[in-house]
Amino acid sequence: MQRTTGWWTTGILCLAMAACGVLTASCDQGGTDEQPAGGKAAAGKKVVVGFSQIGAESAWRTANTESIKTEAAKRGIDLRFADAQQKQENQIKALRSFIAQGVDVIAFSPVVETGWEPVLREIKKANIPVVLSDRAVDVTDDSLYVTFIGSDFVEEGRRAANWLVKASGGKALIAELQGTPGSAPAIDRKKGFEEVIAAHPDMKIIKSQTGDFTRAKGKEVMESFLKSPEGKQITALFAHNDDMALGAIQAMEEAGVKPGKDMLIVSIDAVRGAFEAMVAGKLNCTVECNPLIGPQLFDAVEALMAGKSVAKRVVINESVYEQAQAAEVIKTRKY
Ligand code: GYE
Repeated sequence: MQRTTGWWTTGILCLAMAACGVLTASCDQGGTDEQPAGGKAAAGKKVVVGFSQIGAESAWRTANTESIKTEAAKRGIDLRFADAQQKQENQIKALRSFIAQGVDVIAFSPVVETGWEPVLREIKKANIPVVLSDRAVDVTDDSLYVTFIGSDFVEEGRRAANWLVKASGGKALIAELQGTPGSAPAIDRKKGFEEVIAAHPDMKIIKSQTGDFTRAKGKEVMESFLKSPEGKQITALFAHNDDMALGAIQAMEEAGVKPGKDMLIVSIDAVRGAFEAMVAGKLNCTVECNPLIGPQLFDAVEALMAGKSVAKRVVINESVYEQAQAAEVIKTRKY
């Protein structure tokens, strides 16, 4: 899908043309308050990008941050990076500070889906294009951002469930460790997973709680699941990310439950730690979610600065990995 047209497109075009020193009369004609100031990234000057990252809650996030910083450095982009420590209010503050700094492009990975409209409108008023990285926002007006680059989280949830259907023969009492409440990956992965198991009457989620995408919380919540009256009935674990699964594995071992044997475990991300756990026979499957999106992010930024249109949605291609492949794949794993 292509971006919608209108002042926003014109604004970006003008911005880019100004950057090349070719701001034309036609661009100037609409020169009301709604038009970009132009000249922000004048020829020879570095492109300035403000990036608000969620935090450092998981191995996925660390790899994502690394990818963004490395790619910016490689392309000579002036990256203003802010870590929000998993708080939306910190992200909103960072976005406002990017407006004040007059950056050329704002990119961010929204911790939750809702509550962004006011700040996005402020950014639009300042004529700064917005690139959503990794997670989506829930807004009624989709002209508030230019493009969303990230995975199909619903499909990841479906893939995890499809694997479990196959591995369990369609019979499982499942514990679920959810990601951050209100975040796109937690909402969508749950949705995709439930959609698939709904067709299997002998598959049921009997425990479900958030572990906030962290290893420590995953461990803590799994401990409470195991101690609960239903604890002994659980036959499978679906964790919305690998870090929580790795924490849960520790909790199982401490409780005398054999992870990957007494309980089937499927999680999402496919980070190195998940491959190590698969090699050790403790995790059964991981669904890939690729964090190395720096190159695609800055491709979009550079296209915008050159006045080119960018796709409204860029989906990342991903795979599913089982125990049998782990020893081979781990050799080439980059994160
Ligand atoms: O799966 C999880 C991280 O938004 C896709 O966030 C990302 C998720 C990822 O904390 O590990």
